[in-house]
Amino acid sequence: MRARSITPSNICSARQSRQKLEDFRGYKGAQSYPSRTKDTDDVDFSTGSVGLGVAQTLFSSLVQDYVRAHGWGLERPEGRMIALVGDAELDEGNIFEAILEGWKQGLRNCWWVIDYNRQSLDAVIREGLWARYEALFQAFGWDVVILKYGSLLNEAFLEPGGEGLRQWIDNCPNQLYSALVFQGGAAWRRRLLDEIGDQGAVTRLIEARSDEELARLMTNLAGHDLPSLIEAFGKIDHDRPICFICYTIKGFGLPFAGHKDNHAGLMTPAQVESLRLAMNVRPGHEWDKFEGLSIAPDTLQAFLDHVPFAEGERRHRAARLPAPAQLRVTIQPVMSTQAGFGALLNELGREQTELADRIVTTSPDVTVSTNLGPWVNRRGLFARQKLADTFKSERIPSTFNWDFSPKGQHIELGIAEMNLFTLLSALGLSHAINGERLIPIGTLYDPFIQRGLDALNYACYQEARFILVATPSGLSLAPEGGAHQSIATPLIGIAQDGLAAFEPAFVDELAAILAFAFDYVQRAGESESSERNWLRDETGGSVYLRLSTRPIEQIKREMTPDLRQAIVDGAYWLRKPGPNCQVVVAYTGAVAPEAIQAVGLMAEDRRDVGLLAVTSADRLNAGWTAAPTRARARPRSCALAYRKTAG
Ligand SMILES: Cc1ncc(C[n+]2csc(CCOP(=O)(O)OP(=O)(O)O)c2C)c(N)n1
Ligand SMILES: [Mg+2]
Repeated sequence: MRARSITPSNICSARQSRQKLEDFRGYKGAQSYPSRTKDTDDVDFSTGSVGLGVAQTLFSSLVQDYVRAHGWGLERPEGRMIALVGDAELDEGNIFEAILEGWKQGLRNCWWVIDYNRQSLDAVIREGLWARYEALFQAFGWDVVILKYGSLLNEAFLEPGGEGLRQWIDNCPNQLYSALVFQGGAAWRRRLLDEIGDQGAVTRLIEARSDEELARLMTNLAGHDLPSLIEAFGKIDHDRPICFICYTIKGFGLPFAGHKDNHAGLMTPAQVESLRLAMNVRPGHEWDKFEGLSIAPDTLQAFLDHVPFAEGERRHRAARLPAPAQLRVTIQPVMSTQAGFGALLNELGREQTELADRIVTTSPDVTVSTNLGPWVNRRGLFARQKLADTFKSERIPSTFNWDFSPKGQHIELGIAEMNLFTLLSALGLSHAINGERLIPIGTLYDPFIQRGLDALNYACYQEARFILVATPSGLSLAPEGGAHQSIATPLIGIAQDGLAAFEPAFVDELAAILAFAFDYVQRAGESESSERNWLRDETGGSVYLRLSTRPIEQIKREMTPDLRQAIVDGAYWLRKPGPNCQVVVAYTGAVAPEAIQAVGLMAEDRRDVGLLAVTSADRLNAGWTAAPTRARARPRSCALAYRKTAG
């Protein structure tokens, strides 16, 4: 759903306070872009970075289909995901990636209502853009409905001379139309009389109106005309995706309407004063709920109390699924974390548990190469319609069973990583949107996180919960060449809020982290606040695992509760330093053998060398940085003790 217009329309919602509106765009005030985490009035999806909220509605429709196809949430009516989209917003590439994916997945129950004001931030858009959109959306199976004229204009077209006026509007360039909107009634009159005045019917049609009436007529586009919109929306009797192209005017009703520089336009005090007068708002009553309206407040309130938005809690809840303390996996003597991930999911796929049934995996065309194959073989691919694997029916040997069905638990995506993250965002909000919890696991090659970074940030910003398995990463990708090197991603893991990043070296560490992740992604701040917990441990979040294809010798050891805790906290001593320690080697991930070897070499001539295994630089850093804050808030000894253990 789109940006700024939603906030004002929520003014009447009981969940929006006057204080927040007065603090609009300020600290703790209503957000300039609606936010499902920061605003109280409740939007389903945040917006902000343009293009993302739009695509989110598409993927959310797919998630609704997934949930219902699995037999969940059928007691609720099927919903429709609707986005209000800016016409310039459609320039964002992620939207086109989403449309293509939507077509592949049989998208339905999704409406995009385009605010076709023909203006972006800087300029007036290209002529005839609507025709490109129409062709584009139709090509991907969408219906397109064009809403151009409001009821006043439609009536005027029926008058003698009306057809001439319609043709003039249809041929009028966007820039000129915008300029005339800005200039107002007298300018419309001059221009129209100059260009189509005929001393006959057309002239009479124009002259029969005052300047003000003429301006109202010429700006009566369908997007501003409620009866036209209601009629168009009411006519839809199917679930095909629809793109409504609604003609509008940017800044409608304001003194800078139509002006190409109006994006961040602010009115002068004199202009605000005339707007106040025009809207019948009494001085000092600017914030009154129904100020200036002619309908009785009781009638309006009674209406508002019964709009769906006001009826009760809109945000659904879903119970937490029991997450096992320990996961089963057979660890080979030499193994990579990626192979370990495949083995762990294979075991989960074998189990008949609620958790396993709620896991949904997805991957942008790297399912097999990220070791999801065995899981998919067990749980199948998702599609609303069954589709058999022809290779299997033709008895051609293949390691992978590629059968699609409504019960499948893997959603196979095309390569676009933006789509992966937007889908994870939609899957990871299913508990709130559909009231049905899913545990999404997305896999991709680690360097390509950067390709979808804005969508990943967006997903975290709106508190979607998912597990991201990025593999291969780092050194083990070197044979693929420079473009595949994932150099900056550890910093992304540390920097991204709402995402706990891990880089285990050994498969037993990975098993402990994954078990923790199944619980962590379901937390919502209800656990006891304790000195051991960093803030994020109480609220939970998403999880990012940076894995590797490098097989390394595994350590045979017992997974004690302390070790498990230290792994999850971010680090543990593989070799504890003594009191005279001169050197500590700290490593993370698949370079463990080199670190172990280096410590062995150093130990030949130094007695006291420590080896710190860092399983999560992100959480280690978070704990370390949180320590001073906690020290201020809580008894001094605890925080200091923590600092010492952390490293
Ligand atoms: C990814 C991204 N790039 C740029 C911006 C800055 N920006 C905000 S609104 C906007 C123009 C939007 O035009 P349109 O979608 O037509 O909406 P309108 O202002 O016409 O209502 C731009 C470039 C942004 N928010 N996100
Ligand atoms: Mg626009």
